[in-house]
Amino acid sequence: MGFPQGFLWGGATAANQYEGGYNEGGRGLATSDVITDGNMTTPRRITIKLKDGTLTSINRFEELPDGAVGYLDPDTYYPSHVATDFYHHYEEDIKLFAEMGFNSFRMSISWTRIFPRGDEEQPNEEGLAFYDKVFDTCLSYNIEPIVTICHFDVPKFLADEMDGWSDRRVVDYYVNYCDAIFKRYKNKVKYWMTFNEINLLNGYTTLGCRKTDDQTRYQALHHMFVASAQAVQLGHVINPDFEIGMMVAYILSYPETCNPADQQEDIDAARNLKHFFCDVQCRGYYPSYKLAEFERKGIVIKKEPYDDEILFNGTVDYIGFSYYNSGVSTSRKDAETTDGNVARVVKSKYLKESEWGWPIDPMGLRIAMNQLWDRYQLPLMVVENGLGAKDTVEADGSINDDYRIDYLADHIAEMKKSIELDGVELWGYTPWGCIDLVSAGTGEMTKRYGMIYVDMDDKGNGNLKRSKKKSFDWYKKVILSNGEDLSK
Ligand code: P53
Repeated sequence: MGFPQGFLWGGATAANQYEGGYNEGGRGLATSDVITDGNMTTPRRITIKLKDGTLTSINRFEELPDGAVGYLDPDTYYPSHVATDFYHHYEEDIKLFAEMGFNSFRMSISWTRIFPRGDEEQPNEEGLAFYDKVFDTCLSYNIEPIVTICHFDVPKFLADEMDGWSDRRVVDYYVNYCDAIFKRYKNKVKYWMTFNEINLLNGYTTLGCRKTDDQTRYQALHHMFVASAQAVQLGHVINPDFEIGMMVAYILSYPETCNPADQQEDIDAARNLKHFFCDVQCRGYYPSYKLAEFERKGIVIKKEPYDDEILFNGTVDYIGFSYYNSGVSTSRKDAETTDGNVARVVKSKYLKESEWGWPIDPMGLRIAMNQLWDRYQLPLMVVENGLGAKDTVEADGSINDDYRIDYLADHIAEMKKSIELDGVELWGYTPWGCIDLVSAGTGEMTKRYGMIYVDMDDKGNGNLKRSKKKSFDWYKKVILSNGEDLSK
């Protein structure tokens, strides 16, 4: 049996990490444009201007002081500005994707290329024209674009002036943005996702909010849920063939032991980390456990009269999810946790880790697919998966990324099992960073995911030349055999 005919094979990228051209074509600034580089031990920072005019910077996950705004410092290096320059290399890059046999390509539209401030009524024609060229190039190779409407970037103007998604008006601006791109690309793009990894958003960078407390975050998320549901309904009117999905970071977790307390801890972690978001977007209403939590914590979500109806009528057509690793939940209060804020997660004794400390768990992908399928019975797409690793360019120019091939092969084998043995409906697989791009977590180039290498270092030095890694030819063979031949 194996992968169905017409299965979508491709790769995934995001504008803030790949596109560059940050001040070209009339594009406005996004919050992601004032985030510095970092590395495994040094967190990325936001450069800001305080209310009294003082220029400074803060850790990316910290709150911005009242009245502070994102500030572009001419002497600071910002990885998003050039990234790996899809803006000027799209023809070359898409040609390489086609050579690998891609029949799909996941990318995001940069919101501020279309609406430079975010609150305009009319879109920026130059921005729209850029994506016309991108989509036309894709379609000329029979590559189906899969478009994330918003991937970790909020228009800086909306963040600074309105506190981003905490302001209800941003719902209308987002829907207006969707209206513009849905209409413009209705015959070019069929697959959409409303927000990337909606379960990981918080603070200035990804929500545009200065504050990071639960009340602010959940109110902003409510606005996003409503905006997403409105977009789904609007999209289906503009083109009934559109498939509009949600996108969640599927952070799988296992209970540490068969102690019932660990089991309950794991259920709580799963709800907190991911299921809540899927429940709202797939079922169309807030789950009882979250309402109970709001009540317990005194969180009050301000809703407009029709919000519940909008959520109910705007459920998604499919679930796009990223899958990189898994974690372990524990009820032990003395445990040393690796993700203390969101859940009590400890290290697994069964799994190896990547150079960046991410556990590698291919079987977990099948488990994740089953959890999602059992819970929602909606088609799935693995829209991110991959190994961030250091690559070495040999003297002859070759890059032998066998570790990446192993990682991808093991995960594809598990997807196949879930199709064959579990009957899960899987539409596609777009591994992350099919071409090298900036890491979201660390802002580095050193953490590479691609099958195509890009000559660029952590400080933006390099000639941006593209070259094929060993995984390029391997993935090409996988696609050609529709996932049957995973051999090296
Ligand atoms: P990087 C954390 C955990 C899981 C997924 O991540 C994550 C993150 C953010 O770091 O993000 C997704 O680049 C995201 C991509 C990102 C990719 O995973 O930190 O959708 O933008 O690049 C990989 O190694």
